[in-house]
Amino acid sequence: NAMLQWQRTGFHFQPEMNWMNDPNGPVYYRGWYHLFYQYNPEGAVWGNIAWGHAVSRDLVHWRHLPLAMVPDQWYDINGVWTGSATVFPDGTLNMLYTGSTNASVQVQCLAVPEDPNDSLLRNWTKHEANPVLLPPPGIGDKDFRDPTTAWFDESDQTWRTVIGSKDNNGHAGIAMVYKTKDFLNYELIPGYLHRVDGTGMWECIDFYPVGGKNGSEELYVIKESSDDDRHDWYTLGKYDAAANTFTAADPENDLGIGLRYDWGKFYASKTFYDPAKNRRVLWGWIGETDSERADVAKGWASLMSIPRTVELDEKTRTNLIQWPVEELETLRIKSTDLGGVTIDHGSVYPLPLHRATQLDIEASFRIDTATVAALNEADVGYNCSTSGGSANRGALGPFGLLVLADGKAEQTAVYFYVAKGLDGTLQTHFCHDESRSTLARDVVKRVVGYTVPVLDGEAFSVRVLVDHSIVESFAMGGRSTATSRVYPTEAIYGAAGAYLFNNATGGSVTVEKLVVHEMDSSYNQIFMADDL
Ligand code: DQQ
Repeated sequence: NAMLQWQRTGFHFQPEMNWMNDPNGPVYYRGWYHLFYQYNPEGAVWGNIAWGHAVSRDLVHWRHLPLAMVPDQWYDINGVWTGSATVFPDGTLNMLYTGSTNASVQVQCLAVPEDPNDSLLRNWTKHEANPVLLPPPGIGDKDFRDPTTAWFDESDQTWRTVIGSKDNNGHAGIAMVYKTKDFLNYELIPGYLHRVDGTGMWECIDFYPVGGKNGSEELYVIKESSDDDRHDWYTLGKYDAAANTFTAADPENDLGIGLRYDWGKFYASKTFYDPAKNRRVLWGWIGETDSERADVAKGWASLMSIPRTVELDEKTRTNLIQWPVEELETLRIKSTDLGGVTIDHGSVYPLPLHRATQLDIEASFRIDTATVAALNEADVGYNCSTSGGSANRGALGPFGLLVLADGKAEQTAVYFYVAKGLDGTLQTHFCHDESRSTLARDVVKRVVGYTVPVLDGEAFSVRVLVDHSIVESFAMGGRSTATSRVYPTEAIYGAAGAYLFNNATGGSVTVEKLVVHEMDSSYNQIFMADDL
């Protein structure tokens, strides 16, 4: 359907057509970044799940390769589901993935590259010993999936991998750890690495260390994708390898409670360690929020997030920092500096841009201190999702940007709202308001977001990536992120614009920094042998 093709993105990863979901086995191998992903070769809805495959030199320009694995064995005939790569000290690697069997039992399977000398890792051999791991006693046949990247435990010279499940007793999400020497024989370590009552099935667990630089103490991140609420929750804490336990540093922020990778549409994410740049990179599946009918009409569904570096926020040590990989900046083609303006309360200011469907916006704002000082009344109970979005005026917000906006009917608001607590302290909320993002009716439109830490002296800063049908924002240097899929019908092509706005009733907002970069397309390509 050509009419819907404007929704395709310019610099986000997506297959040529059909359905995509979770990122699988991301890894750097012999000069190439590999991205595998859940894929339906036959249509724009979930089903027939195989592993799609693409490679890149820079995490920005991708080449699509033939399917890496398809459901062709009794143990994965109902789907080659999510899995992870493990790289060994000698540079070789394997994949451990979940197969859904002919009886829809979830089992773990091993696959290895057919030719380790093929840096493109085009062909995969499913091990003859598959399935290598079955659901243990007490675990449901359909509640045992998504093994993590394994790590080596020096104490007993074994590899460890985590598999997510649920315990019906308490409706608890659980993380089970297995040890193995050869990836063929596994031993369940008694007890759980982690468990939280009431959180349901944990899909796509991720587990990795952060921090530990310049003498700071290392912490561990555990992330689960909650099948109940379809969000990626994480928490920071301590890992005791000998006891096989993870303990959240702040129980108030344990899984499913306080910290999410992203407050919008973002699920089933996975990180990998990038040895080429000594960083950890995160990929997330960005689903659609329009109807299945619309997806079938356009012939494709879902995107991958921009790959994001993940690290511990050393300033707070209570949250992660996510940021688009630096390579994305190579797509900036035209940069306009619009900083220094002041936006009066109750005003909207159009940005003089040539083209506004592919943007990378860097902005920071300050509220004048007199306004803050003059504010006597407390403003408690603000909540992005339920407080009326960008239309609801408070003393110190909302203010920020309107993108994919036509100045009339359609806009997506990216904004801060600062609320004064009963004790006089300020609390900052960072939100996306999708409620006016499209005139189309069969679309889920929400206001998403949450509070974000703002330390003394810091400006309110945000980086916004706009790419046709996605708005992906990183607030306060990446302490909080929000991703929205939006489907404007009018604010498309040349009719799409961007605006600054300040809908507060209080004082003015100074735009300390505003640099808008128009973004080139990354032109995902079909791989040709002579590109090698
Ligand atoms: N997607 C896969 C499962 C995983 C789920 C199936 C998460 O392995 O639990 O497509 O989106």
